[in-house]
Amino acid sequence: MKQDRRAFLKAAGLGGAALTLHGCTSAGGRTARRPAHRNGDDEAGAGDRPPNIVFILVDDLGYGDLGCYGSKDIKTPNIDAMATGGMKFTDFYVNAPVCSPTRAGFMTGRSQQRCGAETVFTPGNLKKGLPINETTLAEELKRGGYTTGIFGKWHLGYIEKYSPVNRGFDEFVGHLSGFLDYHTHVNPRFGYDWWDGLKKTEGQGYSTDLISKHSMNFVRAHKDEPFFLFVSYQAPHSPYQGPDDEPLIELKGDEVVKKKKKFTAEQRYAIYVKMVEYMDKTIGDLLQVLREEGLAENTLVMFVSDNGPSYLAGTTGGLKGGKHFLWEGGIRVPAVAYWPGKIEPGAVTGQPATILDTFPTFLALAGMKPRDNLELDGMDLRKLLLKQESLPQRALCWRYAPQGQVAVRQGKWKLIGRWNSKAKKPDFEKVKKLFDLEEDPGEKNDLAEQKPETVTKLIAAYEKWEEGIRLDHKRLERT
Ligand SMILES: [Ca+2]
Repeated sequence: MKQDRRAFLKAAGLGGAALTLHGCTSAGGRTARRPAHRNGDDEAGAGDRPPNIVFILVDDLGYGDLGCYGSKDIKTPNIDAMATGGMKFTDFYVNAPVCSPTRAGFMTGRSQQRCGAETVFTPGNLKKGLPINETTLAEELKRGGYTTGIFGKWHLGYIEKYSPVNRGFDEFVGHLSGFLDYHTHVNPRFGYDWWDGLKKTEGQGYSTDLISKHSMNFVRAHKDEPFFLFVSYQAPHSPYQGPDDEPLIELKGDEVVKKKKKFTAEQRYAIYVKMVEYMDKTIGDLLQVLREEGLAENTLVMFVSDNGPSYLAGTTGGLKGGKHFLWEGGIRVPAVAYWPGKIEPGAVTGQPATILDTFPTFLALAGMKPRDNLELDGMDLRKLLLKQESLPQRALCWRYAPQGQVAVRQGKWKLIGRWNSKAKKPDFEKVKKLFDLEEDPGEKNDLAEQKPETVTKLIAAYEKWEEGIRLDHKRLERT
C-alpha cells in the first residue's frame, strides 16, 4: 500500500507546485519527504528532518508491573532503562479502562464518546469499527511526510474499510481482534487472525516475537525517512502463554477448538511475569536497532499500557480496581518517554497527562498543525517532555457507560460518580466519592462530605466536558 511520492503529494492535496515548494532532500543517499505543513515552531529542534516517533502500546499491563514502577517480581531492564534515560510519568492516564475505546482515543486524539466508540469492538458485530469519518494520527503524520507502520493489535474494526492500511498506515502486519492465541493466531470468534495489509498471512511464531521482528524490519527499511511506528503488543493480555507454552486455541478445519487448561492464580501469574519479561527483551532488541541504525537521537520512543490489569493477572501497585473500572487501577498506567539528548535522563513527572495528548504532541514534533476541522481533546506535551515545564491545569474526565461510572480529576482531586445509562446523564447524587490522590492514591478515604465546594467545582468541570464531547452525529457513519 505504499504510495510513491507523486501519489503521496496528490493525496495530501498538493499539486505540481508543491513539488518545488516542498522539494525532496537527500538523506543518506535516499529520498526523504518533507512535511507538507510545517508550522515553523521548531520546539524539538527537528531541523530539516522531523523526529521519528515510535509508540509502544502494551495490553492490560498493570501500573505495578514494571521494575521502574516498583514490581519486585517482574524484571524489565529495558523499559527501566528507558525510564532512567528519559521521563517516567507517575500520573499518566488512558481515556478508557478497556482496549478499543483507548485505541480510538489514541488514533483520533479525541474522546471516544465523540464518535460513539465507547465499548469494545467484537467479532459479534463486524459492521462496527472506528468510524471512517474520523481522521487518524497515522493519516495526519502521513500528510506530514511520515512513513507509517503498525505491527500487532489493531482492535478498531474487522472489515476491509477499517483495516489499518485504509486508516493511514502504509504497512500493517498483525491482528484485527482484541486477542488471539499467541502461537496459532486464532481468535475464538473471529478465527485465524494474522494479516499482512488486507491479506491473511502465515505468521509462524510467538506473536510478541513477530510484532518485534516486523517493527525492527520497518525501522531498518525506513531509516532514511521520517517514520511513525506503532508497536502494538498483544502482551500481556490473555490467553496466558509464554513463548514455549503450548497452543490453547486452535483451528481444526473450520472449527475453533479451545483447550481447557486450569491454572492456579500462582501459575497464571508466573506465566504473566514471563510474558512481560519476554516483551521487555524484545523492546530492548528494538531499541538496539534504533541505536545501530544511528536513529536513537532522532527518535522519540513512548511506552504506554492501554488500560489497567485484568483481575486474572497483573497488579496495580496499590491502586484501586483494574481493567473495566474508572478507579485509578483501571486508567492510570505506566508510561515512559525516551529520547536521548532531548529528554533529561531520569526525569520523573507527576503532571497528569493522557494518551489523548500524544496526537497534538506528535503533530507538533512533526512540525504540523492539525487540519482545520479537527477538534482535539489533548494537549501538546513538548514543554513537559523537553523542558520539564508544568502543564496548565485542566480537568481530565472519563465516562465508561458499561460499568456505569464517570470520573473527573483536577489537580490532586478526583471525583467518581455514576453514569445513568437510561437518562444518558451523570448522576452525582447516588454516587459521589471524592479523593485526594496526593495523600490517597489508593482511593480509600472518601472526602466528599468534608469538601462540598471541591465536589461542586469538579461536577461543574465534568458537566462542561460532557457538553463538549457530545456525540457528533455528522461524523457517524451510516451503516
Ligand atoms: Ca487492553
